[in-house]
Amino acid sequence: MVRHDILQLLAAHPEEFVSGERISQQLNVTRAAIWKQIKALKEEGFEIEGQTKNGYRLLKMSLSLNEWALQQTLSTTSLGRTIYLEDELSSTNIRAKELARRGGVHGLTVLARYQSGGQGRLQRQWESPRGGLWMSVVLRPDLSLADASKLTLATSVAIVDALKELFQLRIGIKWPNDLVYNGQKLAGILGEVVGEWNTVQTLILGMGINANFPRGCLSEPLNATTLYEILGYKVDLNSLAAVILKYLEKELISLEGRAFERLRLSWLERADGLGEEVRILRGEQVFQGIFKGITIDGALLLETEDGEKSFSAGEVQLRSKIRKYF
Ligand code: BT5
Repeated sequence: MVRHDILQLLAAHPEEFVSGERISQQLNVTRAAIWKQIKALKEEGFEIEGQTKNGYRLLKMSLSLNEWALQQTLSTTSLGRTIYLEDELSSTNIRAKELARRGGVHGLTVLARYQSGGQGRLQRQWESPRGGLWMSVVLRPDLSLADASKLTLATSVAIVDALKELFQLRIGIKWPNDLVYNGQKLAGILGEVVGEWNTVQTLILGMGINANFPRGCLSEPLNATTLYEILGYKVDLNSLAAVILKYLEKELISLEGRAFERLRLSWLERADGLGEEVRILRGEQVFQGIFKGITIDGALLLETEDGEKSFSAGEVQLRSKIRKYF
């Protein structure tokens, strides 16, 4: 793609001007075509200075999603090595499922700058304005279906670690897999199995992170926050995606090595509300007790007056007695 070739050339000479003539010769494109591509890059958020006499120089990379920039920052072996980036999609999970059914490789990553029909769990909606990180990864891991749910636990851990590395933020995990900051939801995860797990073991891991937009872009009743709200500045979405994929790959390798207990402990270290008195809602039923931890499969362990009970995600909701956000 010419646009990426131009970027490549400019990025190879940071702070220096590269003449239009040189770009034109090296890439075999007209000066008019270069001008058009530079204009498009500026619109994408790249800061490029153009001088009639000297040519062009790259001053700042774009903070918004860009395939070339993401590839530059990736440090993984398989995750994100094939990227589908669209400006707008109904849902990256839906697109990832389609691509997986058509033979999409392990690690294939779908991203959209905006989702018109973002999905949460259990048919819930996920609001996905521009500026967020909406990303789904196709995985064909060496794991049995029974162990698939552990991948959503692993994804929570990976996102927490990425936000810590990049912004020194301490994000908590609210069981089963909400990522919260000061009690407000910053990110969510949607794991889905594709087709017959027994024949093609394929899973889609969707991640939604409220990043570069103010809280006001989300509807009023949501108890949500965004990185922009927390940090006060916009972050580089390409590095954010790359670092999350780095940690996710690390967790995946460890899971494939059957380090299940290690994952359980990593999850617990990052969990919110442990040891607190909580309520579990299952339809009309309410269970009360102390949130003791999780099982190896991620089921919540509740110490009640009638002994210990376990609850798996999907069928129940967790509420805190002392924190209003739970
Ligand atoms: C989730 O569901 O938290 C999973 C969200 C996964 C979204 C990603 S984005 C990329 C990929 N493509 C998709 O289509 N989906 C994935 P759940 O635990 O069911 O939470 C959904 C609930 O969170 C909603 O019912 C709202 O109450 C709330 N919510 C919706 N949008 C939100 C947002 N942007 N930030 C915080 N809370 C939100």
